[in-house]
Amino acid sequence: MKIQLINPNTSADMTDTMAISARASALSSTQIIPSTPEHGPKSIECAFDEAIASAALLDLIEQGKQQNVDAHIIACFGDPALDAARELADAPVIGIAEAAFQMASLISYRFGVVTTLSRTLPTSEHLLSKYGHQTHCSGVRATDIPVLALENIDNKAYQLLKTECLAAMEEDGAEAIVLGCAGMSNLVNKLSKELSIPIIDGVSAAVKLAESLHQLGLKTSKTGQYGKRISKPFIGRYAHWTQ
Ligand code: 5HY
Repeated sequence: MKIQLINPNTSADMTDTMAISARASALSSTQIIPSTPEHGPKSIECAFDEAIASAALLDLIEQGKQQNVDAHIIACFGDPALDAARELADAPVIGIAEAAFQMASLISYRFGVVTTLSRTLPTSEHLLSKYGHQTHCSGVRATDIPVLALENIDNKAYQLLKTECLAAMEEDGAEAIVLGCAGMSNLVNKLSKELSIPIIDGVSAAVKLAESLHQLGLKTSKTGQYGKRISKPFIGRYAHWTQ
């Protein structure tokens, strides 16, 4: 199968990192097609970044559709434009936050989330509540590591991340940890070994969910909420969306 792996920020280095993680967890028959927008913020860390990134992200979903991909992954922990992407796509569209929460809830009664900036805590909390995982989350913790600092994470930042994971376990009672950024996907193995607790990376979780849905022949329902978008004229730079 073909999985389009979309990094909605414009950091090509981050796309490369997540593509390595995705390929490591994918079946050998799965083709991972990494995709980075040409326009938009270098990292997504607030609602403004997310809103600007969303338009380019939807263009990439359309591109993936033209390439007949079997699933699209939105690899940013805020799951930006996930509902809109599902309206556009026929294949499944999986957000890495939702994928990670789903996986974590299958192997732990309470899981913690450890993310980047404190600024993004409400985003994770909102998603937990939207997806119905709030009661299974022991808490969301921030490291205050900027997303782009993860590209070449130094020891000081890594220790910060590890400290918050330990606090999630010891103070909050987390039985598993969800890493709250696509740029953390390459840290899963090291953290798992050092903390002896399940560590869930949303990129790998999304790949395995995409493969399962594909093997079961399940696609996005086109009835109701994720039905095709409403036809109308679009003007200016969005004229290509007219139908
Ligand atoms: C992400 N931002 O996964 C989110 C994480 C965050 O550019 N890729 C980004 O910190 O909110």
